[in-house]
Amino acid sequence: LTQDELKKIAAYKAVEFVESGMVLGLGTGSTAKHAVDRIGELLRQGRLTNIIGIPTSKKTQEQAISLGIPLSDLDSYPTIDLAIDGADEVDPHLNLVKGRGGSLLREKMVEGACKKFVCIVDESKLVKYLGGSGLAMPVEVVPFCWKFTANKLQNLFRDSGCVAKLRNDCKGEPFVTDNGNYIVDLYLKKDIGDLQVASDAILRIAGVVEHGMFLDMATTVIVAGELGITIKNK
Ligand code: DER
Repeated sequence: LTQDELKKIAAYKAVEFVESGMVLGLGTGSTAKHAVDRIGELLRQGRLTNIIGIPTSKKTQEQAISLGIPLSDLDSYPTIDLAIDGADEVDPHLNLVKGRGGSLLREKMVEGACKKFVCIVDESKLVKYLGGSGLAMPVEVVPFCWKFTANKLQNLFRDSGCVAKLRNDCKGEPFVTDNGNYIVDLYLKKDIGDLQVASDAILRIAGVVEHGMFLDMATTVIVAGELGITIKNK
């Protein structure tokens, strides 16, 4: 099975949790894309009705519109029944790293408003500890003096060999999020220890808007692997 086939399997499994009449948080990324496609298909077939989607990015909003999924926002629906979204990393406690697609702020707002947050991943996302993949740990920062903020972030985790880099787009310009901010990616060589302490320390830096660690937020993680599907509950 290819990685994308595994992503689709996890996504379709998560959509089995969707009931007619639900207000749904619609995730962002290549795994969540399959879930949004599936929801659109079930609506078209009449097997799902009265769904309201709350998108976590402009990209997902466009996808949902193309599928005819009725949309609204957090101002109208401050409490959401269920969100389905992917992740970049999942640790054994179901803590997540998200945001390599750049949508972490709206994802964290939407998923923080949900009664249930079902995270969907292929098995390659499982890590022993957050940051353990050696890939980016995203932090959304204001563009104003981003270097100042990036240096504070790098120093915060210097004991973990942290390197902070501004994320650029394909044209070599700074990547700009849906909210008009920049992303500083943190690359860590070692475990950053207590995640809540790390989260609080990051958020105390004035130029930081939000970070990509989703601690104690996923209620269920659906993992699709070569040997089948595993459902992990909080
Ligand atoms: O950027 C994001 O938060 C995405 O949800 C990401 O975490 C997962 O993206 P993928 O499904 O394309 O791997």
